[in-house]
Amino acid sequence: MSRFPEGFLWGGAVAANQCEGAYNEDGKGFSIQDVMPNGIRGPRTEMPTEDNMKLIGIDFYHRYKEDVRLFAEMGFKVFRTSIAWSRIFPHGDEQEPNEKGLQFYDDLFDECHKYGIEPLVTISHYETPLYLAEKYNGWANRKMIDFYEHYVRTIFARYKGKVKYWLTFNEINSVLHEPFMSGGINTPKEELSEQDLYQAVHHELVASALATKIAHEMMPEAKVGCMILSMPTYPLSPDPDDVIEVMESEHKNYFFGDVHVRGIYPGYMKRYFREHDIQIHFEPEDEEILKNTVDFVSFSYYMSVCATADPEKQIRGAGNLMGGVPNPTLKASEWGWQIDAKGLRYVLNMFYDRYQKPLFIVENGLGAVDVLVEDEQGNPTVEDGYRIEYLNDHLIQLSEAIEDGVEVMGYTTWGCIDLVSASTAELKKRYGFIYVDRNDDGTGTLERYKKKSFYWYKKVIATNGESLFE
Ligand code: BGP
Repeated sequence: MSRFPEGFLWGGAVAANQCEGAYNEDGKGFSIQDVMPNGIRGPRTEMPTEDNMKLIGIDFYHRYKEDVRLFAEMGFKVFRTSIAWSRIFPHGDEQEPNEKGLQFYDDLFDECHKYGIEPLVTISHYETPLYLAEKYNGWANRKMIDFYEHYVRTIFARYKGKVKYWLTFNEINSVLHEPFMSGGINTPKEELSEQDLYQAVHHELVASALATKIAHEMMPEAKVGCMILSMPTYPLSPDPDDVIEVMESEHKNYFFGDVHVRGIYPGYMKRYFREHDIQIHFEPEDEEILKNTVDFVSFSYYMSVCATADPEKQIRGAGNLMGGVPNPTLKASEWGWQIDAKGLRYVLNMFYDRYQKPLFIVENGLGAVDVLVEDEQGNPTVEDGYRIEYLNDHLIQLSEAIEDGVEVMGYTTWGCIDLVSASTAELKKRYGFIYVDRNDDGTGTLERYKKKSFYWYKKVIATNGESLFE
């Protein structure tokens, strides 16, 4: 008997803004990413500039057929991508959608179905239309709920029957850390109070619940999930103060899952708001809307961190948008993200103990510098044993969690084809099974080459995970 359930959804994940390119084609408006040539590491620009790798991305917009064929060759059962909101509504507040934008995703989803690949679609993945950021201040403004509602009604009506799995917001908890990238909030981070941020969070939570309600009404077969940036936190020492520190820091992330799954604000958060003089403004209908809870919980997992109450030890290590105190027992990737395969088993158990909802790992992977070499036949390839080892270790821990009784729907590796990094806007931080010939100086043919991990993953899927244990 296989360790992974029958019908387990193996696949890979990307986001529109990190791979499509074609930033101004076929009526697309600018998204916030089009003015972020440095990711979150440096200043944004007034207008899109040529040094912004995302304007061309990996040209997925024009090459998706070749890419989906390669995903099919690996045996993908699911492909996670996002819809670029600014392709559908270039400014975000229009009434009429852009037909060419809608058509692109129709074609993409048809292409997936041609090979029996189920699309898993993120409705908003760090690509708020720039106009909504500049004119309305993004999710800081309650009006965003109306624009988002109109957008989701439009895409649900259009892709009903083609898309069964939906995610409302990518890494919804990241808005507290990266308000512009995650929430399209134009006000500089330093000028935002916690009051502003948690009010924006409230708007997103209401919008997410509303989208879930509408999806269930319009598409009875649809399954809607929330998507959380998971970063399990361990106490740096056994000191009870460190353990309480961990609990409080975890609460700030669990808050998002708790509202999505339970439909109410948890007591610990109400206490936090009280003690920090934060008053969340609820419209009369909000409480009812929040009761539209999700069908499953999805999350990204790259790393874990530590926390401590000791003011002398508050070192902040590198990490996926939030980071924490480095764990002295773990090694790190080239970008300083600490590698912790067992943390995946741990976080799966934590989520399942808490929610008893099916879980979906929708991002996991290793960003690394790859070197193109020639294989025995003289074809370009990458000997990415380090990536295979990372993924293999994580998948074994995933199987342990399944053994623990955790219900897992599927697993999509992040950046199944090389793409532009969200945090650093680099292409040299590669995650893919497929190498894309494009470099940060803008050179490269955009040709695709299969890495060693391509064949490894193909076998994993073909054996429903059994080859992991060879
Ligand atoms: C997550 C985002 C992705 C993705 C990934 C890897 O935070 O949801 O969009 O990019 O992290 O991060 P990076 O691209 O910064 O390496």
